[in-house]
Amino acid sequence: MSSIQLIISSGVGLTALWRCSVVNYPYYLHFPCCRLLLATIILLPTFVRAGEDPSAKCLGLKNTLRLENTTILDVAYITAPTNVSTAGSCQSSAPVTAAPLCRVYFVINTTATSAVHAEAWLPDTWYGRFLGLGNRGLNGCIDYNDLDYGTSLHFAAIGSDNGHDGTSGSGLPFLNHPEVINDFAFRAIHLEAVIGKQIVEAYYGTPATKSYYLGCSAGGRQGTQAALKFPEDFDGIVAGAPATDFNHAIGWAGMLTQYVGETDPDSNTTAESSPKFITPELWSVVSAEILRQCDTLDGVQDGIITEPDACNFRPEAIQCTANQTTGCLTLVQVETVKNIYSPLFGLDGELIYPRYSPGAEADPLASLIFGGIFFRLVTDWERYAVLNVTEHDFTNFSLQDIALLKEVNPGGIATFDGDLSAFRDRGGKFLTYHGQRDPFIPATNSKRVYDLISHTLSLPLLDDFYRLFLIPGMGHCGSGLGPTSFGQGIAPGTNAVNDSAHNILLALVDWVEDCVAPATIIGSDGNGMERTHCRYPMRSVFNGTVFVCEE
Ligand SMILES: *[C@@H]1O[C@H](CO)[C@@H](O)[C@H](O)[C@H]1NC(C)=O
Ligand SMILES: *[C@@H]1O[C@H](CO)[C@@H](O)[C@H](O)[C@H]1NC(C)=O
Ligand SMILES: *[C@@H]1O[C@H](CO)[C@@H](O)[C@H](O)[C@H]1NC(C)=O
Ligand SMILES: *[C@@H]1O[C@H](CO)[C@@H](O)[C@H](O)[C@H]1NC(C)=O
Ligand SMILES: *[C@@H]1O[C@H](CO)[C@@H](O)[C@H](O)[C@H]1NC(C)=O
Ligand SMILES: *[C@@H]1O[C@H](CO)[C@@H](O)[C@H](O)[C@H]1NC(C)=O
Ligand SMILES: *[C@@H]1O[C@H](CO)[C@@H](O)[C@H](O)[C@H]1NC(C)=O
Ligand SMILES: *[C@@H]1O[C@H](CO)[C@@H](O)[C@H](O)[C@H]1NC(C)=O
Ligand SMILES: [Ca+2]
Repeated sequence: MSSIQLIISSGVGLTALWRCSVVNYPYYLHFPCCRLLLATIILLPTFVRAGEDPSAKCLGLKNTLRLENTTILDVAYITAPTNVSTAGSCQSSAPVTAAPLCRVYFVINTTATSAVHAEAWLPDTWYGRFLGLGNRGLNGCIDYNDLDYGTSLHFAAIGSDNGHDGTSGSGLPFLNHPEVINDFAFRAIHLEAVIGKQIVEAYYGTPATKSYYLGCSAGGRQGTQAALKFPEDFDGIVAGAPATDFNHAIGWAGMLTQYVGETDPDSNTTAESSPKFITPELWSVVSAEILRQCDTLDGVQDGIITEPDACNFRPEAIQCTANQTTGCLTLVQVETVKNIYSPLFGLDGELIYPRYSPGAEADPLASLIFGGIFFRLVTDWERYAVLNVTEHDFTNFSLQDIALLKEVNPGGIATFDGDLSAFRDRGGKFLTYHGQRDPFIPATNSKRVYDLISHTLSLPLLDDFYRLFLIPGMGHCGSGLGPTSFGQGIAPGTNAVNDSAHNILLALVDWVEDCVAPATIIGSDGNGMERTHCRYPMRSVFNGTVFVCEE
């Protein structure tokens, strides 16, 4: 690293110090996020020490690493960008763009009846940062795309299979294996941090200066759980579209399927025969009507409903009449649609889950819930983790099922707790984002979590340690309509720009290390279009030219 860059870095540090003490005062006294100039200097790129052969050092790990309950299964030094074969059954190959790097595959025995398989990718050009990665759905898949993404930004990255292998029928390993559920619910990510940091230190000869986490969906929940349960594990967390209030999210998805007339995933009858069912053609009619009623609420007719919570969609507008009997909703179907776009209340009248986001039904993945087959995630979780059976008839899935899901709460997976004080008090920074067109988890649930934390900590705004960005048009974790890529991971969108204004992971780094919190995050669509995304509770408002954020 040249001395010129050192001076530039120090300058950034000075700016950060100034911002920290001026802008964030008076919280500065309580929650100093600046690590002063020291951090900036330490975070210059670190290489495997001069004079050492990184290849030999890497391969040596197979015999030299001694970690609690851990067996090193394979070690490889990758010299050039390439595609490598992968462990586990989820994907057959993975790109490696940040080569040269050292790849370590290992297994941690978490108990006598459970184990977590994981990989650490350790790039030669390392910026001193550790990155833990999350998972999706109920799966047991090492996220190789995110390993590649993290290392391409020069993190030492680690991803695990979350305690079991595979995507299809991914709930089955839970059956009568409470420790596998514990790995899934909280332990795998904790051990990623504990064991991963030890591997990093052993390889580079120095501990990581800062530790980060990146995940979406189930991975967003895992990141939230980490902040609640193991606040020391990560200095900064990016938790996208988190599946928080997990049992209720599962139960609500079951109810949505029930609304459209599904009886049972394994029965021979299909929902299509139910009078409640809405065909894909009819969904197009519903979507078009939702846009007709709500697209321009934000001032721009672009197919994007900036704030679905402001859309009071009335399906009666497309109810069949004596004159129109096709391409319209029957009375029963109007009820179906009204149920879907209404919040779900429980047996005692308590809110179970927010309503489906109007507009999200147009996402291709919405058919997993409305397509006529019970969402596998729902049935797998209830059968294998809650009821402990292989067979169950879901015909009369109801609020009673949801009450049971909540009561059993396998592995303490609920993740619906507003007390993030321990994470805040140790200086942790939390960034979360949610697509306003998410077909699985409504962004409204992330607002609800924000409000829960706000109430619990008696803080009107959480800006000092927790920021939620709402992404109009975005689906689940990525894609959707408009500029929805902002460095949230390679899989959802590859067009993230390498700077912290456009990249939520790099924005987190700035916040943790330089005390510069992201006021906005700019999304890109890969074709030159951008949009400034706002943090809750600010609103995204069209000013006649562009969308800006307003109180
Ligand atoms: C992990 O468990 C396996 C299977 O029970 C066992 O063979 C292995 O020795 C254990 N490894 C460690 C490091 O405890
Ligand atoms: C990896 O595989 C992808 C897909 O087959 C291909 O497009 C890419 O060029 C490969 N990369 C390298 C470095 O071989
Ligand atoms: C190692 O395994 C033992 C017994 O299962 C457990 O108590 C301990 O916490 C484990 N350590 C780690 C780092 O996982
Ligand atoms: C971003 O790109 C610049 C070169 O344009 C590079 O020096 C820097 O290391 C990159 N940042 C990251 C985090 O990869
Ligand atoms: C239905 O059609 C009849 C005959 O064409 C017409 O008189 C009536 O106004 C129509 N009703 C509506 C609600 O469009
Ligand atoms: C299923 O097993 C778990 C323990 O793994 C237990 O807590 C739960 O109550 C069981 N479910 C039922 C319906 O008995
Ligand atoms: C579902 O409810 C109906 C009506 O109450 C009842 O006839 C049927 O037996 C129930 N099915 C199951 C599997 O519980
Ligand atoms: C809208 O906001 C942009 C960006 O802040 C600004 O450049 C522009 O002047 C504003 N337009 C109006 C009409 O206020
Ligand atoms: Ca619009």
